[in-house]
Amino acid sequence: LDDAQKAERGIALASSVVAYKDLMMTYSCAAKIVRTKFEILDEEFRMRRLRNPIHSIDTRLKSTASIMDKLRAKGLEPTEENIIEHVRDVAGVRVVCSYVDDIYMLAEAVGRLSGIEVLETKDYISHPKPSGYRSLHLVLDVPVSFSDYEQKVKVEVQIRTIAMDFWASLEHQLQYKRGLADEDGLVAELARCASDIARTDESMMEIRRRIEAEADMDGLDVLAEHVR
Ligand code: 0O2
Repeated sequence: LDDAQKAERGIALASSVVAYKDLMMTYSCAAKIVRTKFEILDEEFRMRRLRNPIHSIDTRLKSTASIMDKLRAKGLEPTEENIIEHVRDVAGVRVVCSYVDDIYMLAEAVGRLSGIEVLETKDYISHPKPSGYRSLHLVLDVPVSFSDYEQKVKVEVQIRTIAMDFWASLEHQLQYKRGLADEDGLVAELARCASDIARTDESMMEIRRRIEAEADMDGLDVLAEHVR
């Protein structure tokens, strides 16, 4: 390469680095917006029902290596267009809830918010993965406003209970990315743990509902006393 060609390549590389950083900044802003939307829903629910449906929220940007792996697995070139079109989880928001019914309530509520469009829903709670993985995944299209333009950005939201999150975090370290052969029955054992956890989640929700129903009855008694 002569000097002029080297300079030309250098400029092309530098401008693609700037464009990539700009794209990641956009994803980071979109994740922040989605986080805030869920925080507001949590606040509203706490006021109206005296209970927080959300235990915690985490946001993350997919690493460059992971983005490249995903594009390679799909047989796609590492271009900005392909990232935007084919990698739907560059911006990720994980919402950890107390109870299973909170998950569906929040998914419905976020889908009703103006400006937000739900592009895709994957229900791994009613249809768990063979691994035992449970979670509700949404891909949202979110408008992000900057000083001189607005852009729609995709954000993947994973909504799960504390119990589902506990299992997924440990299974992620132990097995998910390793893809162990099930020689010792460990993969089956992990799936069994996931089923146990799902049963416990159901029981906890049922207990909460019964306590709430009793509290409602007490409230009605107090009201009836007042009216008398
Ligand atoms: P990481 O390291 O968590 O980021 P698509 O995104 O539609 O092209 P994909 O990737 O199969 O296809 O999407 P899917 O099935 O909705 O799952 C994506 C994410 O769900 C994964 O992200 C994990 O975070 C989580 N997940 C899915 N299956 C399992 C599982 O069996 N165990 C655990 N622990 N997590 C799971 P990444 O990018 O694969 O990994």
